[in-house]
Amino acid sequence: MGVAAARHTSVDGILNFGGLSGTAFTGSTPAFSVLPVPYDLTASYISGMRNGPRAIIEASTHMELYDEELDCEPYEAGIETCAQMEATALGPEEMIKRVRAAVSGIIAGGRIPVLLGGEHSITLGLVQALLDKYPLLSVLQLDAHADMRDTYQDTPFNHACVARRISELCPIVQVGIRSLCIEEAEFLKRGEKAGKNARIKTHYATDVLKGINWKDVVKDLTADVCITIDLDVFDPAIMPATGTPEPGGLLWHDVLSAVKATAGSRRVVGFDVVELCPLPGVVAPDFLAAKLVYKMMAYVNASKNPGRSKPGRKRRQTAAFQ
Ligand SMILES: [Mn+2]
Repeated sequence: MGVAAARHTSVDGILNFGGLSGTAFTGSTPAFSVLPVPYDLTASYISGMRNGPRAIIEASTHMELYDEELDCEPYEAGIETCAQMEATALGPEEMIKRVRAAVSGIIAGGRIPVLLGGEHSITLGLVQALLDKYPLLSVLQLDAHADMRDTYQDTPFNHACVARRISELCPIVQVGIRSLCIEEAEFLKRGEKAGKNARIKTHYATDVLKGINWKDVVKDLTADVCITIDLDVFDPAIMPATGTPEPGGLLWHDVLSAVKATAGSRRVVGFDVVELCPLPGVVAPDFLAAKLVYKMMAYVNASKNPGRSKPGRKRRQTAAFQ
């Protein structure tokens, strides 16, 4: 199917991820359901992440839909885009509750949820909904920040606490960390003493820069995995558009390698890309985020264990992982 035939802008002005129309997919159930969550009410430094999901979707309409690495058109698996969630002023806990309900609906429909943030606190709703369906879930977090505070700004549901809350529910593996407070560092050191039984494994950005073996990262993940990518895991040189940029970050192929290694040996049952804070006149970060989402779909779809509860049709094995 040609790109020209597959793309459109809907009459009400709401864009679909990839600019895809309903005619771009002929199967019974799309593999992926994109849920825009423009929420940023607990942002700590710069707000504007409410504009992230729209910027990602707009940029995605300019992507090539062919993946040269996997030699396929990943959109053929089916990508639908949900209406964006409305933000609530009732606080992050209420927003997380609403995200959980929306994601549960997506999972019940046999789709893999793909959330676009918005701030990182929304990931807790995604993880809660996935855990209801996949009790053996673990989380791979790519982030500059540990997000292990117990509370922040008087709430345990602040974006700075999201990994701590997740760690109370399931194992979590963090990659790219380079910014945390001393209480978080001490909390992580105490956890490390649990050795093999540790529920939290942290790989700092310096570990990646020294040359990390991604198999060592993946080995601590369970069979079913949720991937959460805070875009500030990238170096600000290529991703300046985040609310809290940190120097010394990962580059494009580092992050892709992490996702590829995970999707190649685990069932990825949902993922999110959060914290894009678009900069007026600078489109490269928006495009990076859009392409990252599409590459993640490509790797998950090419996996031998695609994370759908009810495959709607026989899946094309478009490429093998190395
Ligand atoms: Mn972060």
